Amino acid sequence: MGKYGWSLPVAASSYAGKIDFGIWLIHAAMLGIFVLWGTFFVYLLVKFRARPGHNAVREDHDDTPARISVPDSISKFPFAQMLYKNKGELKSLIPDMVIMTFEVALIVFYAIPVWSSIKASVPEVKDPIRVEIVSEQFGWNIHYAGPDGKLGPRKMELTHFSNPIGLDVAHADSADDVVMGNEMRLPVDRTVVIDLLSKDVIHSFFIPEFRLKQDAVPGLNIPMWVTPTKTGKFEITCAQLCGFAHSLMRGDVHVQTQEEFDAWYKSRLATIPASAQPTNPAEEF
Ligand SMILES: [Cu+2]
Repeated sequence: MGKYGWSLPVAASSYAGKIDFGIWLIHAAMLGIFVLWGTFFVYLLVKFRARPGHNAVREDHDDTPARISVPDSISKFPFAQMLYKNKGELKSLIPDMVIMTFEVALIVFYAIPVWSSIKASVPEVKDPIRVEIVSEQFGWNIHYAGPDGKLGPRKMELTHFSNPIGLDVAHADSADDVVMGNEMRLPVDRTVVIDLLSKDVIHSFFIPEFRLKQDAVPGLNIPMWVTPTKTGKFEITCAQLCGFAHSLMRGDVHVQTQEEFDAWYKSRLATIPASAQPTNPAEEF
């Protein structure tokens, strides 16, 4: 199983730890509940096992009259009456109530704040890397804004196998733009702000080590962000079955030091004006 064994993949982004803590917490709670219920069931099986001299007695709750008299002041309220009448049965709901309260608290006080901090807004950072990812059947086109921070405009009519995102290379903002196919490079500890798009069907951009997964939906420009915290090579994959060659949507993200990233970017810029040329031959078909 290599890198993706029984446990979670290595955590390589600033928010991966928060996601992992939630996953561990819910699993620990489920394990605790499993042990408690399992023990209780075994206890019941032993205590109430069939044996001579012990007969089962049927108790029909629907016909059982209320054993506790309801005080006059409360009897006016039908709900209170019901509570009194079913006092014995309600007690058995206590464990369920405790677990439900825990789960609701987990959602309200942990899951929603963490999720909204990751998904609802892009953090204000001074000098983010700006990238646009245009997904298609079957590949990721990664469009870097370059040092000017401005993404060159795209025009549908310019779209071609040699220019898969239709980048308008004549525009000034495109001068320092680089487009890569299925290969992404990022400097470590620097936030990348991404616009995720799709040219055709729904794809899902997924980097397990970053705990980053986002559907790409045709017609929508979906913002996402990540701050890689570990250098290394990690896998990009499409987490949405998107067609017959879905498996071709596998790429790599190389997280490098700022110097390595700058050197790589410079080498890519040297290939301009062919900047809209994808580097991956998979684009050819
Ligand atoms: Cu896909």
